[in-house]
Amino acid sequence: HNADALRTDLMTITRFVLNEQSKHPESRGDFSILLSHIVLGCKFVCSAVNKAGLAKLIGLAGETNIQGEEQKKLDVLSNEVFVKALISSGRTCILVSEEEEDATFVEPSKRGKYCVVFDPLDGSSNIDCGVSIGTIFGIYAVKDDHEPTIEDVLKPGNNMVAAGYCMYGSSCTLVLSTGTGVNGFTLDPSLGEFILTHPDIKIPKKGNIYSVNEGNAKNWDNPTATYVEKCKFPKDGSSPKSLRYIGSMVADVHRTLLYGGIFLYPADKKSPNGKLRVLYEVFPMSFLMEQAGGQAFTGKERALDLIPTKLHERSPIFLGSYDEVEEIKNLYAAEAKQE
Ligand code: P6P
Repeated sequence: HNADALRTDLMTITRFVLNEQSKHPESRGDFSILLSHIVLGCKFVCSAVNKAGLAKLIGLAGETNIQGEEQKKLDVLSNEVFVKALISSGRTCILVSEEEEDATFVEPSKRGKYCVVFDPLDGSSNIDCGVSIGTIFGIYAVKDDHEPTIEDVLKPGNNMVAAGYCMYGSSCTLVLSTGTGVNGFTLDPSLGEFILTHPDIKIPKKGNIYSVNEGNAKNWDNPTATYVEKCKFPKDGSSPKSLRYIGSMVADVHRTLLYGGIFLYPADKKSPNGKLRVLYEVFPMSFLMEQAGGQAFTGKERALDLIPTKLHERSPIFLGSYDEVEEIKNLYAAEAKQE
């Protein structure tokens, strides 16, 4: 009976968020409406990404496809889809996209109380070879009828009210936290609905996988070099960790969240602030990791405490299993003491 009940009592992401909303009687449902528009964007991008290989949607902008139409690059297309969906929700006031230099201030008639920072198609350099890519988003709330300014999004990640990603891979999986844990939903294309498939995700406290671009090893600082050395040649007789690096943040983070381990994009001599962007890569993934019982560290501080000063600012990031990140924190603390 239970199996049947589960199968017929479909928990869609919409129902899930409405259940959450019902816990806040004062809520007007703005967040539920915002999320439904983000979900719409993810469904569209999922469909476009899956067709990409066939319709020659991949490759550089300016190419023409088999219909001879001017082709938009998938990330340009994805950005337009999310911007339009978010504005049409009537629940946003500022949008920050990886694809756009400046923030978008929503016109007053369509303004709401949420600021959304997002990377519409992260890892898009991997599209052409079919590697999983994804959308990453973070959500801040501002006071009602407040004249929005850029300061409203230059806030630490610990001010975010929600964060999530949607991974376009062998299945389309949306992982979301609204501040009370992490839940994963898988798109059932036959229903066009995201169904709860990973309730209350908790990242294992320890992990046997490390995930870093070893090609940057010659530029690493000592704490990172020491930590990676320990993963490969453990001194305590334990077995070495496995290296898994997909090169698409959403895929590497999703594996880390489910299997445990650590994902590192450290600073190096070439890029002292690392490569990943604070607002729409580091903060959302750090938010999710902490909500799942893990940690996220920049090499200097808790990632969510960082206060960004520029929209597209970068930061080094070490995130994943609690104990693994703790080791990195200890190595950086020891180095700081020597200085
Ligand atoms: P590297 C993809 O281009 C991306 O922005 C992230 O998705 C990914 O984690 C990182 O860059 C990979 O960078 O330098 O290892 O190729």
